[in-house]
Amino acid sequence: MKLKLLPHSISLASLLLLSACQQEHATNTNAQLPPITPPAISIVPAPVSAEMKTGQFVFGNSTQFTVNSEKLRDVAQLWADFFNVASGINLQVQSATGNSDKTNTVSLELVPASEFSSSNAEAYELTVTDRAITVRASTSAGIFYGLTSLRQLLPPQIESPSPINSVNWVVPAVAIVDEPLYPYRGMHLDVSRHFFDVNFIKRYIDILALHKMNRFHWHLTDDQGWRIPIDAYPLLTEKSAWRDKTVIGHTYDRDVAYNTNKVGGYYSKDQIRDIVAYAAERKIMVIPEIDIPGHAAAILHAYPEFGCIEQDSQVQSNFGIFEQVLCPTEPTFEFLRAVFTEVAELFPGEYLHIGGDEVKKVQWQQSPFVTELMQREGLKDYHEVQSYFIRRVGEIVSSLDKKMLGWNEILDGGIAPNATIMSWQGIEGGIAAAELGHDAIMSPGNYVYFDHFQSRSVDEPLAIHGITPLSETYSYNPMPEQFAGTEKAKHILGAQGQLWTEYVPTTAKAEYMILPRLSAVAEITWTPVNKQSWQSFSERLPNLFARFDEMGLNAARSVYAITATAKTEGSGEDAKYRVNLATDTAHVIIRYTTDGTLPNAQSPIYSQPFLVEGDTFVRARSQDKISGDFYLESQLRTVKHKAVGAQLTLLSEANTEWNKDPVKTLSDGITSIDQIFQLDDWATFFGDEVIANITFANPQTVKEVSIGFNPGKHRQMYPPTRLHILSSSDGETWQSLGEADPQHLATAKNRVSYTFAPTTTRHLRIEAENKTRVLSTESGKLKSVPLYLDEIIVK
Ligand code: TNX
Repeated sequence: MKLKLLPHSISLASLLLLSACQQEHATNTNAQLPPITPPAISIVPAPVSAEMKTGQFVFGNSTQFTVNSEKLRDVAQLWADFFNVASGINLQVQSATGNSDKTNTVSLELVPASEFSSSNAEAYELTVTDRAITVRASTSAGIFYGLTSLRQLLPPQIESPSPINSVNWVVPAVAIVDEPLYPYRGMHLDVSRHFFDVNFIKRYIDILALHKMNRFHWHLTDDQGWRIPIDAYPLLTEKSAWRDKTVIGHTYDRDVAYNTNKVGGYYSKDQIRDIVAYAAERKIMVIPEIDIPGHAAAILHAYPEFGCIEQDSQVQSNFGIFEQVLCPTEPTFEFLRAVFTEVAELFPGEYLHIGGDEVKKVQWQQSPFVTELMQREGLKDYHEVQSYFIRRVGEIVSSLDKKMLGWNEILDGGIAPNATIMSWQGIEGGIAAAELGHDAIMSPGNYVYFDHFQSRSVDEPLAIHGITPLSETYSYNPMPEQFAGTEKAKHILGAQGQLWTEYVPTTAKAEYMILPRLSAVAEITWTPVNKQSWQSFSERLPNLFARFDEMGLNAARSVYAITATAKTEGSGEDAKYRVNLATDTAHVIIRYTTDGTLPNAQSPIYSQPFLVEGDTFVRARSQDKISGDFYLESQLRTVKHKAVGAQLTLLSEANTEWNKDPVKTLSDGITSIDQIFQLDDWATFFGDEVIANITFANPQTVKEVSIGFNPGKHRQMYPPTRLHILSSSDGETWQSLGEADPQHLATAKNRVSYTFAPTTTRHLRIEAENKTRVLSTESGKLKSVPLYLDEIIVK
């Protein structure tokens, strides 16, 4: 559905009137909503400076389009072609003559670097008056970015793929002076876990270009498929570009299921050249990644001889980290030389990305060859074997006149000379690299991994794990604090967003996951830090959404989702819950219900925290103040029970790295909803048994205990294998009240329970055993799984 920016079509007052329906807790239905004023100019990333002037430039059939240098003809033609589609206006690119009449003219002017206002090669100036538009820069890249700003000053309908007659193609008068903060403004795409065709890759590049991003990191190989033809090793694509089946849902689901569609594909060398050229026209360098020596299952399926042990390696149908690894033998390095030589021929950019991430060392440990290599080369441990491997690959890359780029693990055991680091496990790898005088690109998972959920809405589609809302991506500053203003700062080249595609099988989902988080990466890598502002960015979002809609892109509206939290007040069955509903932007109002129905235009408007009792189901949706559209839904459930806020003592160690307050999770009267966003929503135990003691302030008559364990979605959430309940009058000697039926445990979904004869007691003990063992799809061996627990309900 298209978001139409029609501020007058539905009046705000009428929306508010509709809400006059009175529910008891409907707090302030006449809420004074902060007015929203759409910003006069809405460019993302925000320019360094933009000064509004009076007047506007009107495009028409007589508009002139000139270049002062033949070097600008391509970039001008590209823009004229783009502009023509929706506007129907055919701009003719002409050479500027000294005496051209500047009336209704767009002129592109290449200026000698020495005479230009900025020494940044990507800088530009854009001046719009009612008579003329002038774009000046010292490079064609600068001109391209100036034209991209001009594109964003036009009405969003300019992005339409078909002619639009109802719009005036006007641009407000403005003077913009602009240049990027960082030279590396990147986006990554994994085409191994799921394959995306040439059309989509071009669309992806279009999205980058709209945001003035200049690096496309193309993750071409992984365990689940090899996507680039290598003439010297044809089996890489012949055998390993497809897999026979793919896991359905999450790879860590409790009952793993597969679809048996053949999934895969690869790009021909001509297609790759076409894409590289397409990107270059848009000032984007394509960086290919060939991921070695781990993530090598597809390579070893085609050429098992490059492994350390004999094995029948398949193109993986699951996701995760596998044991297949290339062996550091001379034939392997010859193979890699051949591969990287062919790759280097296709990609004119300065970098080759060699992966280097998540290398399991098991197969090296099993290899007599590696033992001998370690002795010969004096390698102390397997990190040093990895470092040796990467150094050898680094020599190959250097001999091809390229720079080696690798994930931060290539720091382990010693960094290879000249390597540039991509810091994904936090920012430490980037800091360490810069300290050593190496360049780094910041891509920390917490901020810029777009395979994470974007909100806590129940409407979010499956994601790998974790929540990275737009506001969090926007809050990221790629420059580590200690480097700001120092010599080391120049080693931080910029930042990059990643789209890993384990759970991204379609282009629509890919668009959903990157948009608009990609827009935030564009802004934090382009706009000066003191000009970055979440409020300003969020006010520019509607215009950006309108553009995405015109382009037919499926951008997520998760930024409008609600975060629902509650504070428990009091204890036991009388406990009350103060519910707080929040959004990250002022663009929406929040409507909610407490009777289980989906909030609609008649539901109360939230204005401040409100109290509910136990056994309440709160549902909330945000509503667009301008369009009236409803966005994603968030939920919160409270439970009336006797142990809310009772003293709960854990006798088994919980993982407090993921969940800081497991006791609260188990006893706050608030249950996790039927979807897992991140592991810290649960109290997590790694051991074989969990024991919890509950002490009531006064003796209670109890007859049922239940534990939440599993929302049935993903992440190997198994019920306890045994549930034993005991009582005590002194908290020291315990009497068994009995245990749950094993059949019930084996088949239970979400909760396991045990009911017993009513017993009056001050103390309860819950013993939950965790002896589940599952076959690891990664190692093929049995492994234990953590017990993830939620609320212990006592009735
Ligand atoms: C880790 S990030 C990986 C990828 C996965 C990703 C999922 C990195 C260098 N390796 O293989 O797809 O996590 O988030």
